[in-house]
Amino acid sequence: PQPIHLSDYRPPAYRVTRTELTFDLDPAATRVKARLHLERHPEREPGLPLELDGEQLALKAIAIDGQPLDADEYRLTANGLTVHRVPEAFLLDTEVEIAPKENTALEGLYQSNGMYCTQCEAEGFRRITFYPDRPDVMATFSTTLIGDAASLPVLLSNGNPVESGDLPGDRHFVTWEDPHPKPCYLFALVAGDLKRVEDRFTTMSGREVALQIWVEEENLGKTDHAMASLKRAMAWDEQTYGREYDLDLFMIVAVNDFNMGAMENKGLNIFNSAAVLTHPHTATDAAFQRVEGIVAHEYFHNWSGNRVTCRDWFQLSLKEGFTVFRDQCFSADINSAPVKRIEDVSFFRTAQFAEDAGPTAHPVRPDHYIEIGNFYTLTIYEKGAEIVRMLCNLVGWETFRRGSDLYFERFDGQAVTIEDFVGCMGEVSGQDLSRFMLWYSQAGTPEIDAHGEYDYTHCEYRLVLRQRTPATPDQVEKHALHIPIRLGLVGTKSGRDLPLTLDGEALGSDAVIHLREEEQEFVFTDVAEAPVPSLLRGFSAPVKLRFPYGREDLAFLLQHDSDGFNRWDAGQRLALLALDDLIAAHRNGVEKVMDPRVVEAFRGLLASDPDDKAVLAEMLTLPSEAYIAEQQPLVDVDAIHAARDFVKQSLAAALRDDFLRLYEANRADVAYAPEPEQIAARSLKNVALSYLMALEDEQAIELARDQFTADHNMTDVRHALTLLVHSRRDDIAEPALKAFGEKWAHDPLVMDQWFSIQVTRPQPDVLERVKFLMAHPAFSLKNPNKVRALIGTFAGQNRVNFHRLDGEGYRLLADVVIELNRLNPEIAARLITPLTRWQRFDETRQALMKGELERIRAEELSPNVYEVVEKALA
Ligand code: HT7
Ligand code: ZN
Repeated sequence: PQPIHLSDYRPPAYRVTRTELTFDLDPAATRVKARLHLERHPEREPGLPLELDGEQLALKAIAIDGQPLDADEYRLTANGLTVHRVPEAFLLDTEVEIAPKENTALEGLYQSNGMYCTQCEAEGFRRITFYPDRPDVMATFSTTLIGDAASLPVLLSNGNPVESGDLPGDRHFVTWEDPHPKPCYLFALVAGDLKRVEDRFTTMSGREVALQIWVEEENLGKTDHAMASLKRAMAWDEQTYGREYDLDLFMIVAVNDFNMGAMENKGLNIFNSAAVLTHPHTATDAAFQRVEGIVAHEYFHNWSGNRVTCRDWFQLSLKEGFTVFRDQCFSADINSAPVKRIEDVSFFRTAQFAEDAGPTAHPVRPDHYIEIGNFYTLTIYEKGAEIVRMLCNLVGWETFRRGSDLYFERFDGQAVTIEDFVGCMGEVSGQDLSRFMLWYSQAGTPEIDAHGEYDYTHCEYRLVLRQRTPATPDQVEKHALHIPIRLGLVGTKSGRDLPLTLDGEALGSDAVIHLREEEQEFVFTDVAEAPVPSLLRGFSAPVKLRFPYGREDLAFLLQHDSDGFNRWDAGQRLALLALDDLIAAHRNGVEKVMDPRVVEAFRGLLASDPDDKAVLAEMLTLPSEAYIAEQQPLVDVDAIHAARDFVKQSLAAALRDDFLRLYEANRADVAYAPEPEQIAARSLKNVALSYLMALEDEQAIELARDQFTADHNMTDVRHALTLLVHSRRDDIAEPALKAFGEKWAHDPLVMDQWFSIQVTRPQPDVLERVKFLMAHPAFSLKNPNKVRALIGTFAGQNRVNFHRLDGEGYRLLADVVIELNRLNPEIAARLITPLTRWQRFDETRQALMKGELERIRAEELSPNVYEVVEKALA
């Protein structure tokens, strides 16, 4: 496969102004008739051939302006159709046959539990009909669906239903009309035996919108939270961005087989059932919050993505980065804002930093790709969102909002670029953002080395910052970025933020300084007492910042920093220093000794009266093994696991009574609601239980067992079951696991959790269990949720067992990738990620991981897997 380059972009030779589709649905032989209204693009020369994308389509008929074409008038290849000569403006009619039931890749038209659905982003539409499958071709669509009336009573597509009726042979039809021009990646259809839950929303201009969530009958009781979230998101987008919904109908459909979380098809969002269905007894608090965020994200795309879309797929972050930023702000507004930021940054620093440091590192706007499906990455989504956040902070919210208004107004109905978005921000703010654009083109995580000195004589604090971005595979040379650093100076005597004066300008006590050069010195004057700097507050830029903090400094910030995020981060840094020592001790076979400063810091936290329990729960949570690994030059999974376990046990032993008190104090027996205060109390209670269970004494086991059997809600049940299954008490864990599996055998989403709980067990027999569970009747390689729950969770989260020294973990993953390469290349390519990180491990493991990558490479590969494996082995 050949790479596609951004620099080769040209407008299409012909554009489609209107698309009329008719689907005659059949599992093995669906007929798709397409009538395309085409005209030459004004910017392209006359006489060019018409090139249409098309894959796995059996062409049955083709005509231009009603005249069937002879075989020598067009050429068919595995990737498309070329018509050699066409008029300036014309109608193209094609008819193709496709087989949805054979479609295991879940791109294009496929079947899930007997129901038909589509996934067209990024390039699935070309598996439905011949079409210029690119986002800068925007047309109005009319779609007629014909299906068996008994088995497919519901026939849905984009826009509004305009006609329906019965047809001979017990079939029926519905015609849908979508008045908003859209690229074909936003096309969708759904057909099946579905039931709906309905609600209404009145928009800010007083229009009534019908809201429908379509599910299989047994899931009718699991849509309340998604519907409430949708209404909240619609109101939030009106209040915050002035954006109103633009059709009379907004539909969400839940499907079981789906490659990602959800898809923002115009007026007809299709959701992975895991991203929409919730019930207190089947979904955890985290799942409730995830659903809320994803429902909002897809809804927000109606403007940031659908009304204004991407010119080409290199601009993917234009819609994804902006929409993630919007959904992050939405979730922060309705839940605990500091906790949302802590969760997002924790995840970002663990997973996106690792991506940026690995062989698949790429800029937020890549300049080439082989398979766009491989670029739905943390870099495009999350780093893209961090860039938008920096922009917002640089120009200020009011100006950012004016820039966003200008963007939506100016580019409504168009397919545009990242320059267009940033250009609007530059225009409204008057700032020159040309240098800022480097964030989009330069891959890799900038590293900042900072040091500071207090001059007692002149009452000055001198802060020196030096930035460097390490080379990434395709980009050796890096340039200095514009990095906004929010900071404060916390007085060591007063414990307060000191007033900041820089170059004679009073900046208040919390300010942003701008690092633009490789090295810059900032001299703060009139600093009345020696400070400890609190740097990169709120994670004001997606960088790694090193400062030679002593442990006392960190304990001080943990207590006094006015920025909640940095208070949490100080605790993380303090724990990391202690963990570093313990990792070294483990490797050297030396006795491990717990740092008393960490114990005292935790004691202080436990004695505090928190204004935000959710923040306290985060502060009491140790850095994850994955994040600890990120900090190590060479990852020693066993030492990291042992060190972290030791810290947990030491804290539990030293502070057992405090944890017990915390557990009891947050045990309120109220009716479950996914509300912030309740969620916070449950988090705190469950963090306490985790520490208590680190001791595995009778009392802790009893508490976990009681919590499990009380069966109050899935958050508590799952947490207790996980602790039991991860303990050495198989006598209690196994019956609990069995009871849980039997009780929920009918519910695929709970069975996903049942799989994940087992495969994260630290015990060495877990790999055999993974293999055993792959043969379980509830498991299927064809269902992405199952693959993620069992294989993805094992390889991504069970670090000690996946990295077994006999290489069996790697072998298992490679076997699955090889099989999935045939069935579902998109999922196969994603699953390889842990193997691509081989450089981070010791020589033995490196050799084993590379060996498995080579074994995969020897297969006949899909472009998706090929691209990832080639990069990993380059
Ligand atoms: N925009 C959607 C992306 C998506 C997707 C991409 C590739 C393959 C399958 C997919 N399903 C959904 C989802 C979003 O970001 O909102
Ligand atoms: Zn998105």
